[in-house]
Amino acid sequence: MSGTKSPQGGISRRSFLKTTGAVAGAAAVAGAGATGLNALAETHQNDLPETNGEQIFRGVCRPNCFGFCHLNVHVRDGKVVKTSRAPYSDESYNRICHRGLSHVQRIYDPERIKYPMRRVDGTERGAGEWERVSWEEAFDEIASKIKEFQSQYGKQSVMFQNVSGNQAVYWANMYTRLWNIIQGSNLTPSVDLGSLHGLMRAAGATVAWEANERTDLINAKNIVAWGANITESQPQSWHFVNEAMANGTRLVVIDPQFTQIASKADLWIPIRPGSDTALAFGLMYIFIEKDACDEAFLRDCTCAPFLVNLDTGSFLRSPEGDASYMVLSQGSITSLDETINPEIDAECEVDGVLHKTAFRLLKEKVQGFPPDVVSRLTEIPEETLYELADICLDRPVTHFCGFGSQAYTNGPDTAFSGITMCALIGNLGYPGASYGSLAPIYQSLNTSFTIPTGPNPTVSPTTVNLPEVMRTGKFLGNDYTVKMLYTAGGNPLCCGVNTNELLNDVWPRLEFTVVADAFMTDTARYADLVLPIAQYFEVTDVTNAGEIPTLSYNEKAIDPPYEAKSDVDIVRGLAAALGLSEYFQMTDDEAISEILDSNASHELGISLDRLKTETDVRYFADEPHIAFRDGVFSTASGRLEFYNESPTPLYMSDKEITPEMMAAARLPNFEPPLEAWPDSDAFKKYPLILQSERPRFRVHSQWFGTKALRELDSEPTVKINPADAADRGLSMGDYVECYNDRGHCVAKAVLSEGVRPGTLVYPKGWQMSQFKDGSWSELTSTEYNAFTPNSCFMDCVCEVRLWNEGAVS
Ligand SMILES: Nc1nc2c(c(=O)[nH]1)N[C@H]1C(S)=C(S)[C@@H](COP(=O)(O)OP(=O)(O)OC[C@H]3O[C@@H](n4cnc5c(=O)[nH]c(N)nc54)[C@H](O)[C@@H]3O)O[C@H]1N2
Ligand SMILES: Nc1nc2c(c(=O)[nH]1)N[C@H]1C(S)=C(S)[C@@H](COP(=O)(O)OP(=O)(O)OC[C@H]3O[C@@H](n4cnc5c(=O)[nH]c(N)nc54)[C@H](O)[C@@H]3O)O[C@H]1N2
Ligand code: SF4
Ligand SMILES: [Mo]
Repeated sequence: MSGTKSPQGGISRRSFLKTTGAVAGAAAVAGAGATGLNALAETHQNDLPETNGEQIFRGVCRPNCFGFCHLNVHVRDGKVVKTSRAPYSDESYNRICHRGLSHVQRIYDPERIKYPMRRVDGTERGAGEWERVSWEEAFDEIASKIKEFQSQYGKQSVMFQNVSGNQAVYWANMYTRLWNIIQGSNLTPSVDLGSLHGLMRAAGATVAWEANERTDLINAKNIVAWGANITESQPQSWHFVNEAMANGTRLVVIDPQFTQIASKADLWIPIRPGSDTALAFGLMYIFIEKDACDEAFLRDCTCAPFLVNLDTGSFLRSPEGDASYMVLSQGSITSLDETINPEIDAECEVDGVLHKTAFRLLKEKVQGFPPDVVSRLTEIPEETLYELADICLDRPVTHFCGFGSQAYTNGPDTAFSGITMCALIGNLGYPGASYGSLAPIYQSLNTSFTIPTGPNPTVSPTTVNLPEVMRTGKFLGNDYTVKMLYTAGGNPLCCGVNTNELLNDVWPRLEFTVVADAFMTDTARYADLVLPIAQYFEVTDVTNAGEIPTLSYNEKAIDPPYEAKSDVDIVRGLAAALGLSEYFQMTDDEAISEILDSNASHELGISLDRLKTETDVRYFADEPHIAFRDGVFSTASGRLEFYNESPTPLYMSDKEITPEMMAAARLPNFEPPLEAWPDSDAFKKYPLILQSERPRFRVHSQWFGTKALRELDSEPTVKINPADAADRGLSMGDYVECYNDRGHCVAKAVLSEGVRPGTLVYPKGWQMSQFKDGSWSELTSTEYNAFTPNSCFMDCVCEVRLWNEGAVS
């Protein structure tokens, strides 16, 4: 087996300890020295004399847990002493969690990076030997590398990467502005794209990841949670689910694991990993069998009546050249605009070519999924399929889709088939009736802010495609060399996939890596230059994402400690070193105002002044927001298109799309996942499916060093079904090694009946340095769906054995 050695010649844990020692320096800050909960209690005792004059600033917690809780940031003598819950305009969104409560320890964490640092010349990346440099040296070095690489290898050779560390508009748009001016590449993060693209394919998108607002959950008769561990991953939503349940709403959870939310459900349906699309097809089969389809919705709000040319796969269009869709009405072919009563289940010949309505094509495909077949694919008993179908028909139903089922190579089809299933019975577009993964992002910003010198012609790959680009030096058939990677707001060596591939194939080909972060993350450890950044409450910014459809103002509460700088000041410094200061003369307020300055914002009355006074402003006009209200969709036809004439990749990648793949993708399509399926070659060798769960005590890798949280959750664990453990002679508390061909990871075994036999579950987001050996992201793969280059975190197999410390394999 490979992957048991650290890449790049083995970096020992000890060498990391040396690193953090160097980083920590001589910190004497709030909470330092005390341990965990004691420390948190101390910082929350509020026992500093009131005479110090406490000031309270409005902060927004924004690590992309989708919560975006408003927090009071209590400041005394220029130091944050406490964070507490603050009110939203809509008080039902007032919330805080243990992470929000422990910010003080995060701000004054002794491990916080204090000044810019360069890897000592001649030492290996990751060896932990750093020298302090001044900001001027850092800016000059980055600027000279940018110039050198771009003149030698092309504009794309300097790449920027932001993942989801801080969901706010100002800092992110400032980096994008700089990178567009220099025409560098900007890596697209391959996360959460399966649900996004699956929904977009059918429903279009005005706002990414759209669904009915959470305050509408109360209107649902039934909530069906698909691959969503809401209690852990969405504290904002759980509260609304709970209220709905108290009001009589039934909760169904579809999840392979008996999760925390499954334990609260009225019905838990354990499903075989990677088979949700088959389940959606099975439900559609039963709806058709029961004659329960909503024909009016299909006829008026979907592409069901459109005639499809079976030779070309295209919709039949009006010969008038006005591109209107042709349908059958009372036996004759007519333009959709000229009839109110088109047939939805029909076929005819046009110029000798057979045409069928899109609905008939869907119906024919659904016939391949009778309950016995679906039961075999999903491992859900036939009676349960019928029970679930009845629940889905007991409308309105909110299908609360998480990100679990989309994280397989076949993941995008779960959302494409799921929303199609809802369209079949008209369960969309009204209170309580919804299907989606809600994490909307307000995108109607002023894009011209990011392109002051015109559009950036450089095309960029996605994360999962990057290793191939680096190995071949080509992207989309063209020469493509990347020499520098600048990461801000991401920790790809911890939260990415197949990190050994990254460290063996990507990092060695990068001549220069810069990481702007507050902590020595895995990615920072492997950098050549580390820049200390200011955290949330040390900057002014505006957030635009999350479950709450508002933009929120984040007031700066304190100056960045040590030599930390805000990202926007880093951008200004870099711009100066590059001779581009003329584009960065504006003040914070001027820049934020310009970013917000769009027609949509004007219509909604969104402005910086209003944000400053009201702290948050809604960006949906309706309240609660109903997605696809009245069956209106933002597709080309304005209808839900469960049939796509020419399926288009979300992002271009180097994966080939054959005509057969195109044909199959026109309608929702079930194919087993690449690895996590009994027939796969990988499965024959590694029979356990490795799944992640959202860590209650971190958001991804953030808060990894926060003492109070580490006291509650001190080391990496992996949950194993007792039967699987017994087969392998493993006991509770053993250190076990999970491994596959890509890598390995050592964690403490937790035996649990709640884990589906044949699977292992690990809370994600520990840094490499926190494992006894390996890390979870060594085991996952960069395989992806050709249409949707998403990371397939759940589509991963492995084996587990007792860890033999010291053994070299
Ligand atoms: N505390 C905390 N909260 C977070 C985060 C965090 O790191 N920590 N991360 C945030 C982010 S960025 C995201 S994207 C969200 C995601 O949060 P969720 O939407 O909850 O997604 P996951 O936790 O990835 O997976 C949810 C569930 O899917 C199940 N699952 C796995 N495979 C399948 C399958 O094939 N079918 C079905 N039906 N279920 C399956 C898993 O067992 C898991 O319980 O959480 C956000 N919230
Ligand atoms: N195994 C497995 N892995 C997964 C997933 C999974 O389900 N399973 N889920 C994936 C998903 S859905 C997501 S969204 C990704 C998230 O992946 P990442 O975004 O890479 O995860 P984070 O750990 O949040 O890393 C963000 C980093 O940004 C830094 N940061 C925070 N604020 C700022 C700032 O203002 N400026 C700068 N410069 N840096 C800042 C933080 O300190 C942190 O180190 O993880 C993915 N990884
Ligand atoms: S981590 Fe998420 S849920 Fe917790 S306080 Fe911050 S935004 Fe709210
Ligand atoms: Mo995510």
